[in-house]
Amino acid sequence: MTRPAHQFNSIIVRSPSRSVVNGLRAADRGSPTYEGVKAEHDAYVEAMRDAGVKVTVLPALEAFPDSIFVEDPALVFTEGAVLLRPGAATRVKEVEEIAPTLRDMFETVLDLPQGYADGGDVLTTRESVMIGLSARTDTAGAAALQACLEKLGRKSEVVATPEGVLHFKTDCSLLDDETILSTDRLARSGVFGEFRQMIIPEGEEPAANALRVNDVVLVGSDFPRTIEMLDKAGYGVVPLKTTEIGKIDAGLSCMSLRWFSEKV
Ligand code: CIR
Repeated sequence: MTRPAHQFNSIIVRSPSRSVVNGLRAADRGSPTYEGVKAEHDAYVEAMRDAGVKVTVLPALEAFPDSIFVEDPALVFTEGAVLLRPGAATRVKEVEEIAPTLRDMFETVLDLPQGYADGGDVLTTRESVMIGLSARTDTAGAAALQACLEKLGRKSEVVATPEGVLHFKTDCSLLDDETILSTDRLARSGVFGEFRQMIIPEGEEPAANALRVNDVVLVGSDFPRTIEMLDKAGYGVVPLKTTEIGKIDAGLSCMSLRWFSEKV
């Protein structure tokens, strides 16, 4: 495959519901406000359009507080989509909600037959798809996902997520085909092998969930040292507010499904 893994022309997002204030979180740092999440989401959609992608906006789902985080119930690639089985009980049925859209947009849509896997645990690089085991993604789900990925012609590997970290991608993101942005705790586990690694400055760990889209890197605006590091390294940084979604353990990758469609 010659296309860079960060080249996208299509994304799907879902508007936040008012129930987003009840989103899942590991530790209570206060609830986000609906208005605050909505403003962060609106700015994200605008930044995505500026980055050159076509945005499909799905309607809010009041019954599912975390459904704004469309990255978790599915995976999408140029070659097809995979409907996952989220590891949090309150999120399982988000899959049925997104399935019709994916069936409309993709010729090939596979179902994860067993186990549990969240899209937040999946990092797609040019060479392979990394699947992090976590409290949301178990070994059965990871193995089933590897079989689905093989059907789509994608190589994959199963790796570990640091203890206590929600998702694999909570702690890392792809900056380009050779470079990963990672927390020190994840990088130290050695999972990134030959990649050039840029380590998040101590105290800014949530900044690791950044998002490279075409020529820009979206980064949480609460993390000035990470922004400076990426800027000095020559990346085109677009800071975006993530303060409210951060209260429910989310970052920038969580709010979209991204792929390069040959039909656009
Ligand atoms: C959850 O716990 O499922 C949500 N509150 C946050 C999901 C974040 N998603 C992601 O990292 N892909």
